[in-house]
Amino acid sequence: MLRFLTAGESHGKGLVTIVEGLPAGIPITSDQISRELARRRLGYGRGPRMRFEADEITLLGGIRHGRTLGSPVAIEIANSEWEKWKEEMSPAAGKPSKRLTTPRPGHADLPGMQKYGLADARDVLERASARETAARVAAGALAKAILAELGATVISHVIQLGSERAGPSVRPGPGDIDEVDASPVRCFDKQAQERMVDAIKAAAKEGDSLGGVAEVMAYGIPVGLGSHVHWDRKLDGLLAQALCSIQAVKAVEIGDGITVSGVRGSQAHDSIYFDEASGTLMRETSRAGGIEGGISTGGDIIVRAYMKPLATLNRPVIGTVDVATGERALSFKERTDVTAVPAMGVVAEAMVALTLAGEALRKYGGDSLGEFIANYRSHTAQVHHGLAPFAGGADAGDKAGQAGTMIDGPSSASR
Ligand code: EPS
Repeated sequence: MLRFLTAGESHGKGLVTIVEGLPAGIPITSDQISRELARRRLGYGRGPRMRFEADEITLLGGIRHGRTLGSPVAIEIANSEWEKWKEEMSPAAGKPSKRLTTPRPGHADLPGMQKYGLADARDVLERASARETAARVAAGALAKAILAELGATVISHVIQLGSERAGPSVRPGPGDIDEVDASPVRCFDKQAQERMVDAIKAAAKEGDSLGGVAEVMAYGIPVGLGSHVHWDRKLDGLLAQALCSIQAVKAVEIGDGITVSGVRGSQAHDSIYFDEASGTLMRETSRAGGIEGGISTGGDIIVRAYMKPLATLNRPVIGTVDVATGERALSFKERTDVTAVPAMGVVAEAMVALTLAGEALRKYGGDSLGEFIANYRSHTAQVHHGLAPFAGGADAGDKAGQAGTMIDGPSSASR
């Protein structure tokens, strides 16, 4: 079982993540993890902190000479502003310089204070902050490294920012990620990208914030991750939980789930056909997002995460109550981003990769990479073997199995 924990506050000394359940022998370097962390700092509309936050990492355990050891991997990410915050955030006994008592509507401030019996909103917001997602992205880099061993890639792009949308047929393929990251808003549609930047500028001018939608694709995911047999093993359910756990994400769509809810059944599903060239069963479309009955079909996994506009505004105008006096007030002002949708896409990739790698490890098992891959090949061979009558006899199925041929989904350049 793959699991990970994160700890640390936004302005504390640093963040830490422990990833447990990785087989031994997965190639990984600190550069790979740092590259993912740098991608999360991208995006027009981030606050000043993203310009100086370096996400400096220390690998504390679980990796030796560029490979996992099978032991828990621990990664520390330092916060560059710690010097400035070390009194306010000190773990030593003491008091804050001032208490934040006008909770921001839409943030975790008030329910967190009420739940934990805290009188200072900072005691809640420091952990609720999306700074924590840096630790998730570090863990996600390890998950991506496992998936890469299966020939699978997870990428994302922004398809909506505020009310500006990318064209419906513009979807990057596995080789397009650098082009997506080169966009100021991580949008693959050049025309939409300009409108998105303008929308961010307009919101920034008024001290406001914007939400949006990031789409995540996982290419090359084999048949058979997740299961139909229990509610808590369904792959779509697991992905929805993983994505909804990202700060400010309020909705998740699997494939064309929202659109198909309004059309007839005859137009809502993906026809199955036998592809002679690859010798596999494929789907003509990707409406189901590569998941049927809670099980991956071998097609492209497509999911979307919907982010609300950030609850912290540079010009607070939403009414609240000062919990120290009971008087009406405006929420406190805290340094913030105008939008974090481009970064959320990178975090969503990490959460999707962690979910898929976790399910791949559950399916194939193995304490070493070699064992994991052998089990994966064996299952792939079985799936091919079942197709042997179509592929020209049992021998053809066996050959495909021996070669460990991957079952790819329909290629995904367009929606
Ligand atoms: C955040 C507020 C801002 C963001 C932060 C999330 O932090 P600060 O108040 O220190 O400027 O920069 O995001 C990150 C630090 C990050 O690494 O993503 C918030 O309130 O959630």
